[in-house]
Amino acid sequence: MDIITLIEQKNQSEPEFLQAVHEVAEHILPYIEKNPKYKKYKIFERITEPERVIIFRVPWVDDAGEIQINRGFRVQMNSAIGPYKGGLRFHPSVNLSVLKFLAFEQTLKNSLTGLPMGGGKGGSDFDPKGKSDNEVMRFCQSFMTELYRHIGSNLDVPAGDIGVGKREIGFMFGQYKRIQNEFTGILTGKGFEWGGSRIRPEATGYGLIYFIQEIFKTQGDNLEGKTITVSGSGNVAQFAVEKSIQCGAKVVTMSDSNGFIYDAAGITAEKLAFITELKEVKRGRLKEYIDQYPEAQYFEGQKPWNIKCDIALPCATQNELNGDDAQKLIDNGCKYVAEGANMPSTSEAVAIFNAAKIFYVPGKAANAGGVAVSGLEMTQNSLRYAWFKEKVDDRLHTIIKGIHETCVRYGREEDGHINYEKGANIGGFVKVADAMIDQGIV
Ligand code: NDP
Ligand code: 2IT
Repeated sequence: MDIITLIEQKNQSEPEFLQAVHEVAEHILPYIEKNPKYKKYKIFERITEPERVIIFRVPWVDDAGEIQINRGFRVQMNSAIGPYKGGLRFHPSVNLSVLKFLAFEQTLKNSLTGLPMGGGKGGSDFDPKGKSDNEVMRFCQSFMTELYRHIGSNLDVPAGDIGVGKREIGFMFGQYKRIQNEFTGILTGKGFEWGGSRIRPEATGYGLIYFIQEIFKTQGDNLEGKTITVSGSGNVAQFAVEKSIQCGAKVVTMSDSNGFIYDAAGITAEKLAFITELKEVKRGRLKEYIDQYPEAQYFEGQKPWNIKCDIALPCATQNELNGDDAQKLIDNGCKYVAEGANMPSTSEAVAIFNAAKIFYVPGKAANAGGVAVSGLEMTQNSLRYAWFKEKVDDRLHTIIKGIHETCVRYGREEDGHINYEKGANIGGFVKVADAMIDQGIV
């Protein structure tokens, strides 16, 4: 039986995981054919099987005194090049398929950064929306009361993702410290006052724009005056918009799970500050933007991909941009799509981007800035030191340049077109695969 059929049979009820595997296999399997050592050591069969999956009960008591039960997960995918590393997602859609796809992507992404980090991902089907701070704290404490025994600064270092930001990281860190009686770097994305790195909150969004700048350099162009559509309004989206504005681009959309705003005049730094306050402090909905800025429009239940732009940055969630959306973007003249989110484009959308030979950068390359600065946070924690923001930002820049170079090296096609997806898949794979061969059959 061929590898893909075998993986499909083994993971029949995991569509997102299979989608991620298919997209990687498209480039890796031909590469393996040309490099038979990877076939002999069954590297593809092994990297698609998690080293370990932990599933656990998370009971907690809500403000009304009622007992609630959620499900917690940690997928420890691959530790060939370093401790497991990857975020925690709290969202009702979380299940094993979603976390396995994220952990699989994370393994290749972390390898691309050049830092010594393996791949992992975890989370829960807990929905932080509408919960009080006390409820979120009780949930986080219960979650960590089980997770603590499976993580460690040399074993597995989680971070944030959808629904997990500084507040949740703080509650989980506090509980870990209390149980283990130890102050150590077991999570990244911590507050600056207690071991967090400067630039970590900004890193994913900034890194996304730094990557676009690297592409523009190859074209002798820059971001000045370009129109950008962004989806999402969370951590990644906010800092992608901030950096875009700093670079002189015009961002015209942002979204949440209810709809999107279109501000034809452009979202300014002041308007972005309103959104950040709305999302992070008031925990409100994006449609409130038009109460403040009535010249903008709000489209309930819609996505921003029919708005004309030069660059599209999907920064919300997986499969938020389908084939029709991809076609609309291309018809409207969009030339660059860089994924702030993980796997936001469906397989059909990716095929359309590649056929049109636009610059399409998959999440594992475009959004790697976040985990890269997480890696730098681990380094600073090991040193018991904190670098200034200029130093972290400079290293982030260097890492993104390196990822771009890797994509170009492995992604150049015969006609000279750079297939960033191919470059990222092969570039991420090689280091992990070689490390696995060195370490024997484990
Ligand atoms: P946040 O929780 O801060 O924000 C998520 C945003 O996406 C919100 O605007 C949210 O809207 C929207 N969203 C979430 N789920 C859905 C959905 N099912 N449909 C439509 N919109 C949705 O998360 P982040 O910004 O941290 O993460 C966004 C993406 O970036 C994810 O794919 C994540 O895996 C990826 N990523 C994050 C990194 C990080 O450092 N944080 C690093 C690399 C990638 P609403 O408020 O309505 O739910
Ligand atoms: O998808 C991702 O790369 C993240 N959510 C960040 C992971 C991390 O460990 O910082």
